[in-house]
Amino acid sequence: MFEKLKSTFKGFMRQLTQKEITEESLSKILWDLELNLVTNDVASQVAREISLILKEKLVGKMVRRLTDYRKIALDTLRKVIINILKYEDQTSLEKEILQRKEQNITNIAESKSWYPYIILFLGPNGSGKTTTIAKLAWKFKKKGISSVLVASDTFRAGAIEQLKKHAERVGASFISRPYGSDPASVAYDAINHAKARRKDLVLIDTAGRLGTNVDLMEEMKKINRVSKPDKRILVVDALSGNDLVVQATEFKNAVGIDGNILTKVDADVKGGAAITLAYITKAPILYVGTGQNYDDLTPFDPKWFINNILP
Ligand SMILES: Nc1nc2c(ncn2[C@@H]2O[C@H](COP(=O)(O)OP(=O)(O)OP(=O)(O)O)[C@@H](O)[C@H]2O)c(=O)[nH]1
Ligand SMILES: [Mg+2]
Repeated sequence: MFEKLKSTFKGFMRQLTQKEITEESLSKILWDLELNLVTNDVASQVAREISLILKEKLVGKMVRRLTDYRKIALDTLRKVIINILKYEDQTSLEKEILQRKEQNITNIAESKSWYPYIILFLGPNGSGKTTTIAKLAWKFKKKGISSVLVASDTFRAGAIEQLKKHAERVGASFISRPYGSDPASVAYDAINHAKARRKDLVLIDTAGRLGTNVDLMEEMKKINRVSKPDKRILVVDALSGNDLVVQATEFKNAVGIDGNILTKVDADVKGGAAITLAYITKAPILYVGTGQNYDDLTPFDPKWFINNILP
């Protein structure tokens, strides 16, 4: 995982410590760093920002010893990357869901309504939305939280059966309508079902789409309006390379994003996708997908990530 980003930073630190640094040689070193970051999926605007901040910190400082350079560079990198990755407490989703359940139990005791926690999943084709929903239902089931899996992908052949199978395997409820049904009304029905049956969590699966498909983006806005989710989670594939910036921007602008899940990091040797995703969406990465099994979903810890990529 992330080997290339790791070796990029390692190489950068080596260059810094082996040379007599002048302003000119520093520019060259930072330019190399910027290029290597971009090659490893860090969006160009982020790579630029990192390089500019490093330059500002290193130039003009009367740094006499190379070890000071090294320390300043590492501290700066750590700070810049943490700032990009950390928007809020990364464990807030789980807390909110557990708190909602507590609140609902109180509500019922006081003859008030039950309000399930609703999550809408969005993302491009094949990014891992459906699998991630099953993983989350499984994770929360183990914590005593019941889920309803909602087949609001009424578009792709096989999508409904795929989600149904997952629901059976992870022991979750399942709501669907025939193919071609309005995805927003499937979501609406599922939420009513969850209210009536006192289910804790409603996980709405949607068809993969791209921003260029105006009709499908309008449909997504409608699902969002009708379901009024507590969280809109963008699911993207760590291997999507340059497409990531465009995809994340389009979903953010059209619907809004409250959190991200980055999948397939088990197969990601580059590592820059997490930085790019958080930078573009300005929303936290909540989990990363680390494989195809139900247990392969790990809470994302910015400190763990940084310790993994910095020397
Ligand atoms: N290695 C690996 N594979 C994953 C991960 N998450 C999902 N996959 C695989 O990616 C493929 C696509 O996953 P789906 O969950 O069907 O993706 P989707 O976003 O629902 O796809 P559409 O509904 O067609 O848009 C499947 O083969 C999954 O097993 C992950 O974290 N790691
Ligand atoms: Mg799917």
